[in-house]
Amino acid sequence: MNKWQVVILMGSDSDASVMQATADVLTKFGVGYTMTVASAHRSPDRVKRLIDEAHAGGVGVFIVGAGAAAHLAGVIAAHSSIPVVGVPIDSTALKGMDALLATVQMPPGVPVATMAIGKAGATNAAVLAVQILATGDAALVDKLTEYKASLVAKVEKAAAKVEG
Ligand code: RP5
Repeated sequence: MNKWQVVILMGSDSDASVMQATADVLTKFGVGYTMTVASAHRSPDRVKRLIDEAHAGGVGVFIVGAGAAAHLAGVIAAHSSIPVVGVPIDSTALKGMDALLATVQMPPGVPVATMAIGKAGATNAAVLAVQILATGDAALVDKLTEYKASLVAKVEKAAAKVEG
């Protein structure tokens, strides 16, 4: 059994409040993760070391949040065949559009599964990671079914409230 199934990386500690949403969802699903900071531009050697450690540990998915000229997810995808899920962070005057385009516009052959900007994306990154891991884990499939049912119940409750 791997110690961590998911590695959450972010470009700066200023991204942490957004990426906490990823950690919270993984915790709900009982998926083990580690979360840390590494910058593609400011600490490239640290990024490479963390990728090597993830390979050695048999990690299943990288979830990577970064803002501005967000190259972190792409660099990890360049060094690894483990699926990379990218979360563009709204940390500049361009409100995350810079990070979205930098994360999503990968060249053919090196995909990054790019989520929405900000907390919605951080949440979905975790759900997608669980879906990827569930391809080999029937217990996670059951948890995803429960999760989807909880979304349905939430909408029913909201509809009843609005209908009065
Ligand atoms: C990116 O630059 C980080 O991911 C962060 O979103 C942004 C700003 O970083 P700080 O200057 O706050 O460390 O690399």
